[in-house]
Order: sequence, then C-alpha cells, then structure tokens
Amino acid sequence: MSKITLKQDVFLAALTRQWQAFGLTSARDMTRHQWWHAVSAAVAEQLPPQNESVSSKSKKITRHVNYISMEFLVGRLTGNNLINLGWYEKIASALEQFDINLTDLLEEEIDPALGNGGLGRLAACYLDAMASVGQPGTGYGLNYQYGLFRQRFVDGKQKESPDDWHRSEYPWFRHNSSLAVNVGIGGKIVKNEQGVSRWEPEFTLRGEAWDLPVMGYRNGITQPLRLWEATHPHPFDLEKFNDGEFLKAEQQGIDAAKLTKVLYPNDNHQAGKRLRLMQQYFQCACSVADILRRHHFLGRKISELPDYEVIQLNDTHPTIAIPEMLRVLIDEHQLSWNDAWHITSRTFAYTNHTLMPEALETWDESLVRSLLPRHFQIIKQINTNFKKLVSKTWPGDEAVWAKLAVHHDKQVRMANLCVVAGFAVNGVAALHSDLVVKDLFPEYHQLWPEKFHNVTNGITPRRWLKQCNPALSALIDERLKTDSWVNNLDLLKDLEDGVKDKKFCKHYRKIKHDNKVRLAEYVWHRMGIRLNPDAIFDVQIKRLHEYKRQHLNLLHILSLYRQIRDNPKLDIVPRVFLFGAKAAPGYYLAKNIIYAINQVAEKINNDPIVADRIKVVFIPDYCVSVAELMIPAADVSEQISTAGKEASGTGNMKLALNGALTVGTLDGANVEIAEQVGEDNIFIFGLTVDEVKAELKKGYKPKAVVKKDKHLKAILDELASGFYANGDKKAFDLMLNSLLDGGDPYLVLADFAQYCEAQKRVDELYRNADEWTRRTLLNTARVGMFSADRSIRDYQQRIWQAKR
Ligand code: T68
Repeated sequence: MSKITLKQDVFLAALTRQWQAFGLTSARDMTRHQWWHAVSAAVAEQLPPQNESVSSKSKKITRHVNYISMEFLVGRLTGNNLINLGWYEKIASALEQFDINLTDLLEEEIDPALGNGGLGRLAACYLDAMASVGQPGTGYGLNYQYGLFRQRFVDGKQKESPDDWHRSEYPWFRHNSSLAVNVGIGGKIVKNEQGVSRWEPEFTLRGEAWDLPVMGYRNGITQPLRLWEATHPHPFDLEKFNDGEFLKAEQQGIDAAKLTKVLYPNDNHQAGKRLRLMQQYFQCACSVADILRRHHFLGRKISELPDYEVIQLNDTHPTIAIPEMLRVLIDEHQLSWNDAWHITSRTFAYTNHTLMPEALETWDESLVRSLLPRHFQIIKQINTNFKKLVSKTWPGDEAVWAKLAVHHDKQVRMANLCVVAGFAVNGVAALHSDLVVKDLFPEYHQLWPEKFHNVTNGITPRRWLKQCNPALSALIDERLKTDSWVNNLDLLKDLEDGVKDKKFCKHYRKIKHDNKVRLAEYVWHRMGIRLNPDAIFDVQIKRLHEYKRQHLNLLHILSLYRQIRDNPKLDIVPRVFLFGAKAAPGYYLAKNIIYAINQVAEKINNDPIVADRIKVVFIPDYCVSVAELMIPAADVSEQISTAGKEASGTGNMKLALNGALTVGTLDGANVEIAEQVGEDNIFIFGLTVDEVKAELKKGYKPKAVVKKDKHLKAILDELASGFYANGDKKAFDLMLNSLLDGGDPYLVLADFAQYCEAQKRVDELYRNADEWTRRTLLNTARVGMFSADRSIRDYQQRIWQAKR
C-alpha cells in the first residue's frame, strides 16, 4: 500500500481554521498548547476515513483481529503519528515560518494514560505492529475520563491525584455517532407464555464510539482503536419523569457517567469491585455488538464468524465477552446452543499475563447473577457441559473437578472460562508459557495440548528506538545505509561489526552520554537534583510491586552507603540510582517501599561523606513520556524479580535495545534476552525458578540468612533504627516485617548476596569504557527478535491464521 501524502496547502488551511476557532486573529497569537492542538487537529483532518471492508486482494482470508483490552497505554500520539506517517520533517519545516519548534510543541501533549503498566503498554505496541505488518485489526477499550492517577511525593510519601487528560478536547479522537450501542444491565429473567426465557435488563446504557487512529509505519494503513464511553440513551428519562419518578430519572444519567469515569489503578491484583465488573461487561457488550455489526455489514453469514474474525482477550479482564457472544447468538439470532458454541469456541483466544494468585480473576456468583442474570445462566451451562468431559477423563475425581470448574464454591473463575471456551491460550515469554502449562493449567493441557502456545512479548521499534532515541536512530541509518531496520529489526544484527570500528563506537558512546545529559537536565528542572552524566545511570522503571523487588535494589544502595561510611576512601564508580514507579493507592506495603527509597535518597544525597559517589533519584509520576527520556539514558537495566513471578517484562527489552546492560534474574523474557545477547553481555544472578521452589519447600527462613550475614543485619537494623526517618522507628515496618517476620515471600534476602556480587561486576566492567561500549552495542545489535512485529507474526502463525 502506498503512503498517505501530506498536502501542505490543505494542512495550512486546516491550521488557519484551528486558530480562528480559538477566536484569535493570527496564528502567532496561539499559546504553545494551542499550537500543539492546532497542528494535531490539522494533521488528523487529513487522514483518510477508516475503511471497514477488507482491502486484501489475495484470495486467502486474513482473519480480522479484535484485540479487546481494558487498557491501552498509548502515550503521546502526535509525534508518533507524524513519524509513522513520514510527515515529521515536513511539518517541522512548515512550522519554521512561524518560528515554532515541533519538538518543543510535542511536549505539550498530556499522555493518554489509559493503562497501568506492562499489559496496557503491550496492547498499544501490538496495535502499532498490527498496522505496520498489515494485520487487519481493531483495538477495543474504554474511554476513561481519568487515566492512571498522577503521583507526587510529599515528605517522601506517594500522594495521588486524578489524571484529567481532557479527553473531550483531545484532537486525535474521531467521534463516530453512528456506531453507538445500547447495553442492558441488571434485571431478571422472565418466561413468556410459551415458556421461553427472556432477559429483562433493569436499565440501559449507551456506548459511544471514540476512535483513535493507529497508523502503520509508512504503509498507508490506519486502523481504529475504538474506545467506548458510557452515556445514558436519553439524557433524561422522560417517561419516568412523567410518571413522577424524578429521582430515578436523574439517577440513570449519573450511573452511566460513572462507568467510564476512571481506570482501576491495580496491576497484578484483583479487587472484585462491582463497578469494575460493570466496566468489563459494558466494554465487552459494545465490542461484541460492533464486531457482529461489521460482520453483517460485509454481507457475511453468522456461521462464518470464526473464518473472518478472531477475538483476542488481553488477560481475563474481557472474559465476559464469551457469554455475551453466546447470549447474542442464542437469544438474538435464535441459534441453538450447539451452533452458538461451535462459533464462539472457534473465535476467542486468551493471553495470560500473570501467575500471581491474587491477580487471577474470580467473581462472586451473587454479583454476576445480580448484574448479568442471563450470562450467569450461560456460564452455568458451560460448566455443566464441561463437567461431562472432566468426569469422563477423571471419573469420580472430585479434587480435579474442584480445580477445573468454571463455576465452583459460589465463584466464577474467568481464567478457567477462557481456557474452556477459547481455541488458544498463550503465555508471554517462553519460561512463563512453560509455567502456565506446568503450574497453572496442567490438567487442561492434558485435555487439549494443542490449545497452548507461547508468544514472547515484543515492543514497537517505532516508539522505543526511532522516536525516543533520534540520535541513535540516525547513527544506525548511517551505519546500515538504510532505515529499513525500523520495520525489520533483525537488521540490527549488522551493527555487530561496529564493535571493531573505533570511530563508530565513540559515536555510539557519545550518544548515550548526550542522552544522559538530557535526562540530567530534566531531573535538575523537575527535582532540583544535579546529576553527573559520567556516573553509571542505573535504572529501575516499572510498577511498584513486592515481586519486582525494588527493595532489593534499595538494600544494595544501603550496602554501598555503609561501605563508604566504613571506608570513606572507597573506590567505586559513581552511580546514579534512578527509580520510576507508581504503587496502587491501596497497596500500603508498596507505598512503604517508595517512602523508604525516598528517605534513603534524602540522607545519601545530602551526606558529604558520599561525595557524589552515589545519588538516588525517584522520579515522580513515571509514565510513557518519562520512560521515553529515561530509557535512552540508561547504562544499567534492573530486572530483578523473583524467578517465576514476572511473566515477561517489556521494559527489559526497551532498555537493552537502547544499549543498557541488564542486571537480572532468570525470569520472564530475561531468559530469552540472555540467550540472544550472550551470557558475557548480561549480568545474571539469583535463584532460578526451581531453586526458588525448592527453597520455599524446605522452609525458607529469612532470619537465618540475616544471622549469617553481619553486613546485611547492620543494614536492616539501621533501617529499623529511625536513622532514615527522623527517629521514627516504625517508619518502614511494613517493608521490614514482610522481609523478616512475614517470611520474605519473594526471597529478597536469599538473593541479596548474589545481587551485590553482580553489581560489583558492573562496577568493574564500567571502568573499561571500550569493553562496556562493546557489550552495550552487542545488546542493541542482538535484540531484534523483541520487535512487536515478530510477536504479531508469531500470533498470526500460531493462533490467528492457523487452521482451526
Ligand atoms: C504484565 N501484567 C506482566 N498487569 O506483569 C508483565 N493486572 O510481566 C508482562 O510483561 C506484561 O503484563 C505484558 O505481558 C500487567 O501489567 C496489569 O497491568 C493488570 C491490570 C489489571 C489487573 C491485573
């Protein structure tokens, strides 16, 4: 397909309409924010309408992928869209006549933060990759009024505030009013005279479609990310109003607006809230209706649905789409159960993103029944049918049934529903997919081995190299004499020769240094802390969670601090420890770890004995645009989760691609990164999955570890002494209790010694600048397989386009 060409005159005319709409007399009167808005809107106007008919000329049917996710962490769109369109330079030069710098303008955009972390960002990378490799697809999500909360620190403690990203003024949205859907909720099942049951919902909501364009990389393709907003079908229910039920009439409008007000801020944790289930159902009902609408519009038969459509569930959050599909097919299209099941069970596929028990979704039967009585009936039917298969395979084995049932003990288990009703299940890294089979779903695997797959996660090189690291991108273009690595990341392999080219290495090293200077300026302006760009920039950026072990990083920092106080002449390479992380507002232990890091930072950064050998910086309000600054500036990438806990990780890939060396456990995708870059070019430490299991089985005792290690004991004692918290001895109790009396469930103390060893090796290697550069360059050259384009092709081959 050909590129979309920019028409300069049309762009300038659109720009004029924009400033006129602001009520100004000249473009020059616009504020910087207005400029950002005007430029974005003028570009958006030139995009072609999204075509619903499949334009593929080949006879072979390409299934359309419907990627349903509660989260899409897209990040700023204007810069990214300009790059993918290939219009960046042209727009930049068109703006020069107004003395406007495009790069500065892009900073005006508020990140659409419609996701929590890895799962939501993965969804955004996959949409970019689908459009770029030509996989027809639609993203389905929710148009939250408030995205992930904003974070600031008050006396070292996390404080949250709402993230009003001004969705109503966002210039990339296209409101498609003809696509609105009505969604029923609550109510009861009634039988008519013929004994046929019918669902009578208690009230109805309206789903309005707001589309964001997803552009393929310079291939002319744009596909929608369709985000649903809940409103009321009639702003005011006149009928009820006339009946005199004033309050009820008003109530309806209020409830609808609540539904898509805010994103739940938990990652890897389920809270079981009623409103969350309502959000899930609302999103699924709108999306299923839209998928069927498109299918009919294209003149296809309902029985052909699985030939043309796949519905990929991003974790279990949109699982309710499965009973919703069955309901629509049976109740609205009058299909038999068997026909409806045949269609549904060949349409849905499920991606698992976690093994953490507290994140596996279950819903109280009473909640499901009261909100979705018809769906509850359908789930029970699925369960009854499935029980026959289980009884045949494991006759009389109640324990197996108790484990495999979809509905059991007054709970509905969403992961089980996905496995039973879907045609494919995949994990997100090789190790994780193995554990999904061995630890989570062994019996299901015995029943249906062909359902289980691995698709290792990937990241889009458009945002995570080309856009965030323009200097390195330009150097790569020059070296490879092509920019086609941007959609064929394996080509980076050819950079390997560069290790022998002194001039090239020097240039590569200089770019890293410049990126560190850029980050240091940001930290200075935002936090008033001066950083030395010659120090090692050691970066840990991810959600705050015990299993990710930011507190292991903290213990190492404290170890260095103690060593300096014991020996003020200690020779270490100066290091800046940078953190970026949000803790879920109700996750007090995670918040306590943030507080501990900030308090330690305060002490160390101001202690003259340290003499700038260590700096600790917790950058507030970590988000996609902060990641875009931190990743190109990192020397060291901290990927230190307890083995077996991090399903994949994707920050690990972004950092390695941008030339940071990983300090990591054999967990998630770290295992595959190590395979790709080679063991000399990564710092692996710590217990393996099997060792973790063995340690826990034999009765791991963290206090025994502390008893044997005086240095560690001293560090923990000092944390408990009030030394870092103005004498408050209880300040870090939550963290310390978890590590000691709480049994250290994530084996932080067990891995401490090996972690410090690995960090020593980092220090030694960094002293040899040439060798360090060589290894970082090999990282950039060897991580091409972590492109999201490769992941999408794996999904195509193994799941979406595979024979069913
Ligand atoms: C992450 N999961 C995994 N969950 O932790 C990470 N959970 O290893 C993986 O790389 C990534 O998914 C992509 O596969 C999450 O981010 C959530 O955000 C989440 C949100 C709501 C409820 C539960």
